[in-house]
Amino acid sequence: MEEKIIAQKSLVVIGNPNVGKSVIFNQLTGKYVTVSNYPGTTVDISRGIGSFGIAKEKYAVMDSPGINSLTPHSEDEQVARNLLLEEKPNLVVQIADAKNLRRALHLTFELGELGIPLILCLNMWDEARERGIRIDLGLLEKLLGIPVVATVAITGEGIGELKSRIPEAKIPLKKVKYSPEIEQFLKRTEENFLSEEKGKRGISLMLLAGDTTIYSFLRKKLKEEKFGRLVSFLKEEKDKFVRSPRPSTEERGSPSWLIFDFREREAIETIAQVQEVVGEIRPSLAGKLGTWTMRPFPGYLILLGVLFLMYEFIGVFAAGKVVNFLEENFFSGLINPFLIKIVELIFPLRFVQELLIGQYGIFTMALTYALAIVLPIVTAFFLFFGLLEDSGYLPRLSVMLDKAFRLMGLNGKAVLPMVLGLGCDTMAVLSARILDTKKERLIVSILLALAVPCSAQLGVILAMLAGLSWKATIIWLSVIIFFLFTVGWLSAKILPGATTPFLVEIPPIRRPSIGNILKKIQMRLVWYLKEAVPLFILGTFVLFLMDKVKLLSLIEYLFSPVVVHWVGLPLKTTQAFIVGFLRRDYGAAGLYTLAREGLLNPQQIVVSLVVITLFVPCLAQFLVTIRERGLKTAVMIFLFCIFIAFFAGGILNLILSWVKII
Ligand SMILES: Nc1nc2c(ncn2[C@@H]2O[C@H](COP(=O)(O)OP(=O)(O)OP(=O)(O)O)[C@@H](O)[C@H]2O)c(=O)[nH]1
Ligand SMILES: [Mg+2]
Repeated sequence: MEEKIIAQKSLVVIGNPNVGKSVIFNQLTGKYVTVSNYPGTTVDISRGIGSFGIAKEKYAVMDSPGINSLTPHSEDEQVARNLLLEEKPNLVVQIADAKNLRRALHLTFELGELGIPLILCLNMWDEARERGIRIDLGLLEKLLGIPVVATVAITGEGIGELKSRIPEAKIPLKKVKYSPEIEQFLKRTEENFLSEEKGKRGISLMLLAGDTTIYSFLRKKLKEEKFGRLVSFLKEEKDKFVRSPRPSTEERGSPSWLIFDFREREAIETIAQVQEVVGEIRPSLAGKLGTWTMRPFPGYLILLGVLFLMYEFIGVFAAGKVVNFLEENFFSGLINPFLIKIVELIFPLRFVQELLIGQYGIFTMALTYALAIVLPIVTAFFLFFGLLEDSGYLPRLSVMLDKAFRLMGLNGKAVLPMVLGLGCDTMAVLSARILDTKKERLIVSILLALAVPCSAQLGVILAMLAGLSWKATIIWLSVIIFFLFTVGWLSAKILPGATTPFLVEIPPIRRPSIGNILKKIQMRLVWYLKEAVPLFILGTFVLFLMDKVKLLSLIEYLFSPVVVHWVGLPLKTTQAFIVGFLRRDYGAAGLYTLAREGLLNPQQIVVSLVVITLFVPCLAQFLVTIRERGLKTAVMIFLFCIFIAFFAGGILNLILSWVKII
């Protein structure tokens, strides 16, 4: 909002998924928003400010999630479309992948139909050049009637020209001509219902395509009576178009298919005039590697290799060696004794001393956990994850795991939010927006809360498992995967709603940019410190108070039938579960210290790790789940996780006590 007051004008960066919108947003505003090599990185609006043109006029600039059409199929697409309708920007900068002009032109036509001034930016010009794609920019500019510039966002090539030409944005001259039947419908809708609306042709087309997500916008715009008439008019008109006995929007001959077909023809005709492909294209090494990662052989081997590297780098190196070094030499050996001395000197009051340096002390517990144990682990994870994100491996993983995900009523597209959950479950709940149906989004939200440990928690868990045997790791992993699939499979059976076919854009394998990865690590670490440290302090403080008023031992006593008798863990682990409500990693770090103090035997370690993994989502994830899925669903998920966690822990405890394999 603040930007709006400063800047008179506004522009939105719009385009297909993964074409470089966020890199360009960063270039236009000097801000940093996340850039990764997979479609669906951006799922919300980001705002910044930039000055463009000779006059250096100030604009509020908005980055948006990728869209394939203004008739949205998923929630993130809806976010972008609604931004156009509701914020009415002065102009749009459409970012296109120069390698796929056809797909971009569909969107250009749609934006034109909404009557929005436009400038078209053909990005990834370097990759188009390499593939021998030549586009006559001048001619395209003339045919469309809007400025067209070519850019390579990652090197900055062409960005200067884009900035200087932004004020020249125009409503495209090129209009798609539809069949007389459709044109007739448009005319009647525009004249009877939308005469005062901006972009009425575009809105009418959305209505004809059967887009009901636009109703809430129209309801606000039209009087109730008029809106009611519009809905019944649409019903009558659509019956005229759909002649099939089983009407479906995707069917041939349906209005949305017809509209698509007319745009497609126009796009192909335009491309035939402006584009040629020269020379023969030899498959590059990156191209071959990209294909290998998607074939069962050697795809699964590559996947195993990636997992092994992750285990070695995060579990053994970061969580084992680095944490040990920091904990023993730095915190226990140097910083904590120093702090203890200082506190004892400055604060003679025993209460304050205990609060800061006692068993549940802010320095000795909260900060040691957050900085000595979790921080090195998440840093390593963010580095590893950044490399995966930017190489383009993640969408390929979606292809590999598509079949397995189908068992859970999901498709390969859901691999992305689930894998992102290994980074941060809270962010991953947001990225469930890229999924097409409510049912899929709900299943993913349940599974993220239940069975996907976040980077911080995973790191601590890996560290503890690495200290045991490989058998322990396999048992833990098998139990988690078993529950992931069983719960997923049951949810798919029980929950109502539809699932969708798998369509995902596979970007080329790209060499990760170190600069981008460092920026992402920095941004994520700042975010971690801002979010985690206060919660670690809060959690410690709660434990401290509960201990003081003897509530802690009461709770431990009350839960002992479950924790001690059923799951077979020492009483003290209850504390780890209590702080686990605030943050997943805090809970795990609690177990980590108990294990290091020798209070847990190997069987108890494995059982407690299963429980803490399946245990509740952290506070932040819970809050985001409320926002995205509603309070009732979030609470149900929460209770469900507690139940499953202790259920699984108890059963595993019984089995392990019986077979005694660890
Ligand atoms: N070779 C090349 N790569 C680019 C160019 N522009 C962006 N990229 C890469 O393309 C990938 C996607 O960039 P983003 O800016 O995240 O794309 P986006 O359009 O915001 O993607 P979503 O938010 O997922 O829709 C990243 O790996 C970028 O480094 C370019 O001009 N040339
Ligand atoms: Mg983006």
